[in-house]
Amino acid sequence: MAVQTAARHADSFMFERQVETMPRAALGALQLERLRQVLEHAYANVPHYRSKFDTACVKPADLKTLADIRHFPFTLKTDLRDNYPFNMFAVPRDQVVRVHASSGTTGKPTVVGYTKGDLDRWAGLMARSFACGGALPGEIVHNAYGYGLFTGGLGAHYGAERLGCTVVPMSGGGTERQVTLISDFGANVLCATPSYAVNIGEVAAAMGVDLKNSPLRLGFFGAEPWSDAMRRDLEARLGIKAIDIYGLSEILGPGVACECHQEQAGLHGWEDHFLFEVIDPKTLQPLPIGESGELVITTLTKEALPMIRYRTRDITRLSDEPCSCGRTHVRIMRVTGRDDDMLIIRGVNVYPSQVEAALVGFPGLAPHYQIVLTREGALDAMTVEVELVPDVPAGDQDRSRKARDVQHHIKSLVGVTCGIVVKMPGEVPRSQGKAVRVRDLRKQST
Ligand code: DLL
Repeated sequence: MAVQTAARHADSFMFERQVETMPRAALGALQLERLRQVLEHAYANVPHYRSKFDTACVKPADLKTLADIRHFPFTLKTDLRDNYPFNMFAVPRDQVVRVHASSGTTGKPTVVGYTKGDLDRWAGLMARSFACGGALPGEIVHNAYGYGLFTGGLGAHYGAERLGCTVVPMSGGGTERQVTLISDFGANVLCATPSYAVNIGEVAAAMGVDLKNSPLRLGFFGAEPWSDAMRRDLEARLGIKAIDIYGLSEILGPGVACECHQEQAGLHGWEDHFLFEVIDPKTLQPLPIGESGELVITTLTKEALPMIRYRTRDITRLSDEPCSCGRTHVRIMRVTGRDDDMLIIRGVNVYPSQVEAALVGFPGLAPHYQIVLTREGALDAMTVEVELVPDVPAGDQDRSRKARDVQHHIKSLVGVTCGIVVKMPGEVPRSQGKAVRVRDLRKQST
């Protein structure tokens, strides 16, 4: 009953209306005040920042306007690795009440830390993000983001609790059990990576569970790039509205930016806590609003781990077009991928998410794929492994025809010629968290 009453007010519900709809000038003044404080805090308490600022001959007091941020040095992932594990912390270790870390598959893990105040603000920002995407107090949130060192599980968990939801703390894996509990508990909101959400939907169908006609109505999907084609697939498959949510552990975790349910077009970046810039990754110069480049973020309120001009490697653009939801915070347009995910195939730049956009929704194909990279002489070659949906003709001729059709389609949409391998239903590996989209065999090829 409470949920139904709240649903009538869904369009007007905001978690922190005053700050979410703040006039731009007031928001800028707040950012400037907080930016000064965070620069002072970083310079005074983190030897790494002190020496970087000194080398660049800048002092926190040199910041007179927000645009002066361009004179301050960037922070890179390698800076966190070089200061492993705790040397980037700006508060004594005993004030750090929690750490998270990256998996560290490509070197030392990146360790991030939070004070009590940081955790409080994070839960608030996640609650704001959930409300922005249309979740309501009193709803049941099924959380299939991984719990542990990854920020997804605990980040979503405390945010949903803060909003006043009932949280089901599932973590990833055990997909049949996930389906059973979504259905038995009558979950309203699903949190998962988009690739894992597809997996859940597929397993539900195989179990004969119709989630489309269940109370499930909303999904918060992020932690990996995904396309609008995937959004359409998930919305149809699960009978939900699919909301894009963005974040990264170095800055906070999930809850840095989130789409509003009214427009689902660009993610409101929470500017009272973060300063967003987009730079040209080659010249490192800031780009005007609207131009595409690398997202750079400065935290404005983090105590344990202030990040000054953190280069995310994520490629996007900002939009300051007014939004019908009434929020004034800038929109971060869908992140197409990281600059280090970009493939160069015979001179053409390709992001895996562009291949995804071409494949998902293609007749007869399931939304599962992997890109295999090999070396042919001096050139990189790309083969895309795609999968047939069940119950379509799958003889040799059918598969070669499908391969030719998909190849043409990718060529016309993405501009590259690639090999296609058509696999049988279930043959492309399924995701339980962040999907592995690229298998790089170039070092093994001759
Ligand atoms: O993935 C935090 C998160 C958890 C975000 C749950 C959303 C939901 P990391 O493991 O540090 O943190 O990975 C961060 O993932 O730099 C992007 O490259 C990518 N990413 C995150 N959200 C999106 C998104 C979490 N909505 C890295 N679209 C980021 C595209 C995303 N890429």
